[in-house]
Amino acid sequence: MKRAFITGITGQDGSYLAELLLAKGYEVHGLIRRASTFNTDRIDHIYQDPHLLGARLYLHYGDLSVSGQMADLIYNIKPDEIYHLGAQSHVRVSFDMPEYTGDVTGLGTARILEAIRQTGVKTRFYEASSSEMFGSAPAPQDEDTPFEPRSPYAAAKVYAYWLARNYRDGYGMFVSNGILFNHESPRRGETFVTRKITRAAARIRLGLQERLYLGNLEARRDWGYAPEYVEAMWLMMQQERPDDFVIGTGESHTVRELCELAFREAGMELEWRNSGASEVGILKSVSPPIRRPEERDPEASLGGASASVGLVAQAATMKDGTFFLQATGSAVPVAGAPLVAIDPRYLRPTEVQSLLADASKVKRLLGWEPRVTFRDLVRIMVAADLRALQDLRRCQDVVRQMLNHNAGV
Ligand code: NDP
Ligand code: GDR
Repeated sequence: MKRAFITGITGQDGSYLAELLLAKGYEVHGLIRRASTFNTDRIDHIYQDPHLLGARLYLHYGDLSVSGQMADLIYNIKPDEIYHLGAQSHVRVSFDMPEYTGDVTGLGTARILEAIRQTGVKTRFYEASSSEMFGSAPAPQDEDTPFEPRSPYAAAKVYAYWLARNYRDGYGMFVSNGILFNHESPRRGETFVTRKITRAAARIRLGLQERLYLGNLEARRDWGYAPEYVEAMWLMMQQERPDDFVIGTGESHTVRELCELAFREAGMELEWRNSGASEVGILKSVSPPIRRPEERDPEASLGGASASVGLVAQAATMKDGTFFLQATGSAVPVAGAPLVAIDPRYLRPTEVQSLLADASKVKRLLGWEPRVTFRDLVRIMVAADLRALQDLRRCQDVVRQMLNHNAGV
C-alpha cells in the first residue's frame, strides 16, 4: 500500500487530494494545525478513527514554521509521496503579513526539503507552485515564462519553486513543481473572490445580505475546478522522472464576468453604473424561480426561517413546484437595489492583471485536460452555496420548533 503525506490537508486542495488518494488505496497522513475551534470541516466526511481496523487516514499536529518537527514526521511516516500544499495562501493578506508569509509559504518548503535530505527517506515531493509567480508577465503563461512576482505571496512561492528545483538538481531528489492557475470549488475559502461572490449571490438572493463589496473588477483569471487539479498533482507524481507542469484551462475571465454570471445563476441580472471607486452593480431584474425540488413545504421552513433571522420575506410556491422569495420588505433584493459596490480595501498595492494558462505540456505528456467549464464551475458553486444556506435554514427551523415545543408555545 502506498503512503502519502499531505501538508495543508485541511485546505481546499488537501481535502480533495486526500479523498482521491484514499480512493486509490493509499494510506494518507495529513499535517493539521492546532486551533481553538475545529478546522477539519473539509475532511470530517473522510475522517476515520485511527483505532479502527483498516483505518487509512492519520492526522498529525504540526506547523510549517517549526523545523525539527518535519524531520520527525517524515522519518516516522516514511511516505512514498509528499504533497506539500500547506501555505499562507491569500495574496491580499500577504501584503499585511509579508514576514509570516515568507516564513510559512517560502521557508516551509525549505524545512520539508531539508527534512527529506537529512532523514534520507526515499520519497517523491510535490511543490504547490502558483501562477501568481508569473505576476506581470504577459499572458498566456507556460513553463518557460519568466517569473515577475507582484506580491509577498508570489515572491515566497518563487523562492520555494527554485529551492525545489535546486534540490532536484543538486541531490537527485524526485521533486516536481505543479504551477497551478486558480482553481475553485464549493470548498474554496470564503475570502477568495470566486467563493466570496458565489456565497454573496446566494445570501443576497435569500435576503441574508444586502450588498457585496469587491476590489478590482477588471482582473482576469484562468479559473478551473479544484477536484480536477488534484488529479493532475497525482499524475505528476506517477511519472518516471520529476518535471514541472503548468495546469490551467486556457480560458480567462474578468472578476466582473464572474460576478455577472454568479448573480444570474442565483436568479438576478446585474447592470453596472458609474465607474472607478463609485461603480455599482444594480439589480436589473430578479428572475424567479430558483429550483429547489427537494423542498416539500417551502412555506413552513423558509417563511419561518426568514423571520428567525429578522428579515421580512415570505416564500411563494410556483405552479411547477419551484419557489421564490417574495419581497415584503427591503431585506430581499428588489430591482434598482445596488447589490455590488467597490471597497478600496480589497485593492492590492500591486495587482496581477491577467493570468491565462498555456497548459499544452501537461496535455501532451500526461494526457491531463480540464472537463468542467467556467460556466459549470460557477453553476456548481452557486448551487452549493444556495443549498448550504437552505439546509441551514431548515436546521434553524427544527431547532426553533423544538424550543417552542419545550417552552410549551
Ligand atoms: P488553502 O488556503 O485552502 O489551504 C491552505 C492549507 O495550509 C490549510 O490546510 C492550512 O491550514 C494550511 N496551513 C497554513 N498555514 C500553515 C502552517 N503555518 N502550518 C501548517 N499548515 C498551514 O489553500 P488551497 O488548498 O487553495 O491551496 C493549496 C496550495 O496550493 C497552497 O500552497 C496554495 O498557495 C497553492 N495554490 C493554490 C491555488 C488555488 O487556486 N487554490 C493555485 C496555485 C497554488 P488551516 O486549515 O489550519 O488554515
Ligand atoms: P488570487 O485569488 O489572488 O488570484 O490567488 P483571489 O480570488 O484572492 O483574487 C483573484 C482576483 O480577484 C480580484 N478581486 C478580489 N479578490 C478578493 N480576494 N476579494 C475581493 O473582494 C476582490 N475583488 C477583486 C483580486 O484583486 C485578484 O486579481 C489565488 C490563491 O489561491 C493563491 O494561493 C493562488 O496561488 C492563486 O490563486 C493562483
